[in-house]
Amino acid sequence: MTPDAKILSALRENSDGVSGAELAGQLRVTRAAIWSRIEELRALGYEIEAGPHFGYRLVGEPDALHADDLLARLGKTKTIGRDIRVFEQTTSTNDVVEKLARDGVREGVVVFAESQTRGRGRLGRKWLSPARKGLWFSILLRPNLRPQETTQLTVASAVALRRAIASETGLSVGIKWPNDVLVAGKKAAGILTEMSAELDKVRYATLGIGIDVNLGAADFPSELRKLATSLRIEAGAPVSRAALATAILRELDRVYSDICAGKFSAIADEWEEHCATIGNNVAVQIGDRKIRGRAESLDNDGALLLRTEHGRLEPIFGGDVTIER
Ligand code: BT5
Repeated sequence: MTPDAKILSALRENSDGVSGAELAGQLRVTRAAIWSRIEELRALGYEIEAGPHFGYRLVGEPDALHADDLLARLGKTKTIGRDIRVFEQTTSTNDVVEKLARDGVREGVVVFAESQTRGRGRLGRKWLSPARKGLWFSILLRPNLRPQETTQLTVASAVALRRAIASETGLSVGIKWPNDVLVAGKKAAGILTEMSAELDKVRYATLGIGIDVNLGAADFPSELRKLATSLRIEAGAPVSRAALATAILRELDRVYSDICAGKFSAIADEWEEHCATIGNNVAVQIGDRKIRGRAESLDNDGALLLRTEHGRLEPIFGGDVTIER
């Protein structure tokens, strides 16, 4: 943990205040050094009171993402989030992570951007990413998976997002195969898994996640308003992005270690339980091909098993699903 992260953790643990001497002891630095770190944190928007009786006290936090703060909130994880970087603006956080991957950075690094100028969805579609309104981030993974098994990562991420969003907001959250998280039947988050692979082995995967946290209705262009929503709109109150980000990274770390331990089937069961797709008649558009059938379950790779009109069971690895009623 960095010094700032340690100071923020200590301040959060001691809401009545913690003395400069105590902080200096914990961090093994001088009280003057603590004072200068506190000044830096104040400049970032942390409201820290100082007084002779209580020492330092955290009374307000900025609505900005700060890597040290996220690290402090997250604590120790196995893989995901042991390194966190926050950019004010990027083209796409997936681009940043891809560059880190090519530079040989180890897996688990998470890159957030307050806004993206070229946020993307699948097939080059645009992803709306207004400043400070959402969580736009990507994670570098180096899983020991075959290329066709990377759908497992998308499925597991949807499960992790569902768990964390439900527990942080109390909202009822659904999943639509393969990469949508739904609230009140509308899209509130999307996942974009990209990879670099050899024939039978994944070199690295970039897991990109976009969550509409505090967007208001006016932040969505009219064509998206019918399809998309934000957690704030549905919960009726703003949601702390830092708290939500931490809860998500913790759940992602859990499901990722399950996948690495070969325990995908338990995740698939949880996914099916919350999935709006399974059990319905659906149409899947794959390029210019459309397949209709009944979505029956997930297979071991995370593919959707579709019982087609001809009675065959067909595994679907990608595409756009619409539920037909
Ligand atoms: C996705 O694609 O749902 C994947 C979205 C992944 C975004 C993250 S943000 C961090 C990382 N960096 C990136 O550049 N991307 C990832 P897809 O299933 O293709 O859905 C795209 C469609 O969703 C668009 O064509 C719009 O209709 C709709 N859409 C665009 N922006 C949206 C938003 N903010 N919220 C809800 N729907 C949106």
